[in-house]
This record gives sequence, C-alpha cells and structure tokens, in this order.
Amino acid sequence: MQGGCQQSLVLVGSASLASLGALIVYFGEPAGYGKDLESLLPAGAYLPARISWFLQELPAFVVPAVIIALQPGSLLGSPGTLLLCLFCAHYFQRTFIYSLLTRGRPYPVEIFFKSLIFCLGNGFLQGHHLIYCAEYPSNWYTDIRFGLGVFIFILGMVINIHSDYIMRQLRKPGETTYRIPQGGLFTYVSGANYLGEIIEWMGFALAAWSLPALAFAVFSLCFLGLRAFHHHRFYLKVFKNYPKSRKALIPFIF
Ligand code: NDX
Repeated sequence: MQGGCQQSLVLVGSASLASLGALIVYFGEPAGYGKDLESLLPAGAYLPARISWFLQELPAFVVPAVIIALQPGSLLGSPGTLLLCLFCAHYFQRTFIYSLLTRGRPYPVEIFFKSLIFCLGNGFLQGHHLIYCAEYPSNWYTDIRFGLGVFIFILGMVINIHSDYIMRQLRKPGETTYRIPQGGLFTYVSGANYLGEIIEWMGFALAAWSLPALAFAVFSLCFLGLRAFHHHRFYLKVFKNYPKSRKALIPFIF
C-alpha cells in the first residue's frame, strides 16, 4: 500500500474518533453555534455568518477541485473522479450559494477555526482517497451500489437544499428571531435539513464504497443527528404550539 494511502487510513481513524467524540461531547451539550449560542453563550469574538460559512467551507471545495485538476490523465472519467465531482458539487453549493445567502447569527471564531480545519482535512481525505487509493472494477458504473448510491445522494441534496431554503425564508434580512419551520419534510421532523444531509452522505458512502466516505457519513449522522435532537428540544421548550406529531430526525419514529 502506498504511503499516502496509509495516511488516508490514519485520517479515517481520526474521523471515526471525531464521530465518537461528537457523540460523547455533544450528547449533553450542543455544538455552540446558531440556536446553541442561546444556552452556551461562549466568550470570545464572532464573525458575520456569511463570511464564516464561506471561508470555513471553501477548502472542502477547493482542495478536491485541485486534486481533480492535478490527477493523472488516465484517471479522467473514472468512478473516483465522478464521485469527487459530486462531492465538489455539494461544497460548491454550500460555499458559493448557501453561505452567501444565509441569514444566520454571528458565528464564534473558535468554532470557525475548528470547522475550517475539519473541512480542510475532510476535503483532502475524500479527494486523495478517491483519486489515488480507491480501486473500482471496470463495471462499477453499472453496479447497483453506485447507481442507488448516486440516486440517494442526489435525493438527499435536494431535501437539504429545499429545507435550508425554507429556513432562510423564516427571516427577513437582518432578523435573528426563531420561528417554527413549516412545509417540506419539516412537516414530519425538526431537523429536515440535517436529514437531507445525512441521506446525502449515506448515498455517497454507498456509491464510493470506501472507508473515508463511510467515516464522513457516520460523522454526519452522529453530529447532525444530535444537533437535530437538541433543536427539537429547543422548539418544544420555546414554542408551546409546536406540532406534537413532529419528530426530531426520522419521520414517525424519532
Ligand atoms: N459545518 C458540518 N467536533 C460544521 C460547523 C461546526 O458543514 O470540533 C460540520 C459543517 C463544526 C462541524 C462542521 C464539525 C465538527 C466541529 C463543529 C464545531 C465543533 C466541532 C468542528 C464542520 C468539533 C469534534 C470535537 C467532535 C471534532 O441564527 P442561526 O445561525 O441559528 O440561523 C439558522 C437558521 N435557522 C432559523 N431561522 C429562523 N427560524 C428558525 N427556527 C431557524 N432555525 C435555524 O437557519 C441558520 O442560518 C440556518 C440553518 O441553521 P441550522 O442550525 O438548522 O443548521 P446549521 O447547523 O447551521 O447547518 C447549516 C447547513 C445544514 O444544511 C447542515 O446540514 C449543514 O450545514 N451541515 C452543518 C454542519 C456539518 C455538516 C453539515 C456535516 O457534518 N455534513
């Protein structure tokens, strides 16, 4: 195994530890941005949400895009390249559309730096592994795992973007108040945007059939699943008229 690929596996190990860390650290206390500022009020400086989200998510787009641009010509058109293009499409949207439209509250600088490092590491891990380590059989494009995984990825992305759009419409520019989200998958769950994102990375892991993709999907499930749970609790506490049948993350179940 090449040295770079061994490093990839070390990073996968770190990502798995981060998932475990997220479960332990955030089980009782939320992550410390957005709604969670309300309960934690961390000391320190803040950045405008748009600047923070743009800069922190940018490496997750740029690093894989550079890896694609520098890859050996023989890999053009390979499943790994196509999958990495999907990854870049997600982060293009998150960096250049979501971030620049967000109406979120100021973002703690400390969380900004942690997120920046996370996005840099994850962008490198997924990019390097898909281009230089992953090996796919010649019929991977017709394999059920690839087709179904890409379909699930796109479905999740549509749910995520639509749900983020619904959230954004709850505020006028400059407002920071919280309202009850309505419509789309919010009819069933408080964390509709998170559900979409989790579905996305599960689909990606299926299509990529790789440990780094699986590690990121598990991380997203732990981090966003807990966040959905905390937000659900927040809504129930703040809004007495919050829909009783709405669940935290999984419609009709949890
Ligand atoms: N950024 C992913 N952990 C994270 C930032 C925090 O993209 O060290 C993971 C990401 C990072 C985290 C990132 C990784 C782990 C870190 C963590 C910080 C510490 C942690 C580094 C990188 C760490 C260990 C130790 C384990 C390693 O004012 P406001 O901001 O609340 O406004 C919100 C608004 N809104 C409402 N407006 C009106 N009425 C309401 N009721 C409203 N409710 C919300 O909507 C926002 O402007 C907007 C969305 O808010 P919210 O809270 O629903 O979503 P948010 O959490 O901000 O995520 C936004 C999108 C969403 O689509 C989500 O799926 C995606 O980003 N996301 C977010 C986090 C991580 C992630 C995806 C992933 O893991 N794939």
